[in-house]
Amino acid sequence: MKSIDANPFAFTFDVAKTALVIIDMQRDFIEPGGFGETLGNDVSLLAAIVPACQRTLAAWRQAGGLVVHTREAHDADLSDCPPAKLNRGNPTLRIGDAGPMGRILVKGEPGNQIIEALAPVAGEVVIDKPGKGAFYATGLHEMLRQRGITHLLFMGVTTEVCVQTSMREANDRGYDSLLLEDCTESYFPQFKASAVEMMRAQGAIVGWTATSEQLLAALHGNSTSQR
Ligand code: C5J
Repeated sequence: MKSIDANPFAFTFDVAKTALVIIDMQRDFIEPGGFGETLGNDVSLLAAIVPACQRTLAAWRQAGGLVVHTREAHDADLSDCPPAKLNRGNPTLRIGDAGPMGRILVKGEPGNQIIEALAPVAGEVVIDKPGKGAFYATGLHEMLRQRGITHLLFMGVTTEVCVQTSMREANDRGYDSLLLEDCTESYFPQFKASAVEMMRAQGAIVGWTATSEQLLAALHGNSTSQR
C-alpha cells in the first residue's frame, strides 16, 4: 500500500487497484490557435501544467498503474449532443462548428486529439465522452469495476468543469478519488481555487487533493507517511 499525506487527511491506495484518469488534455483546450484561445481564453494557464502532467504520467506508467485518458468528443452528426449542451456557450463558435483545428469537440478532428506530450500509448484506455463527466454515457464505470479499480487519481482540464464533474460522479459511484492540484487548471484561476477547496471540504466530501510531488514521493517510497 502507498499513502500520501493528502488534504484533508491521508490517502492510502494500492497501485494495482488505482487508475490515473487524465481529463480532456485536448489540443483545442490547451494549444495556442485552438478553440479555447479563439474564445479569448489565456491557454498558457492550461499549458503550464503539461510538464507536471508528463512527469506524473511517466511515473505512473513506470509504477505499472492503469491509465485512462478522456476526450470531450461528439459524433459527427451531433446526435449525442443534446440541445441543452449544443445551444449554450459562445454563440460565435459552438460544438460542431468549424474552428481553427477542425470541427469543435467532434471525434477525429485535429483539435479533438490529446496533446502530443500526453499521447496515449498501447494498453491505455481512451474514453470519448459526450458530457462533462467521464461516467455519463460511457462504459467507464463498468470497465473500472471489471479491472478491480477502487481508487482514482485525477488530473486534466478544466478543474471546475469536466474534472470536478467527473470526480463527483466517481464519488457517487463509490471510488476514493484524489485530485492532483498542480496537474489541473482552469482558464479562471479563482474557479480552480474554489473547486479544489470544495472537493476536499467537509472531510473529503468529494475526495482528496495533493501535489504530484507528494504522489511521486509515495510511488518512490520516500513519503514520510508511507505505510
Ligand atoms: C472541459 C469544458 N473539459 N470546460 N470542458 O472542462 O467545456
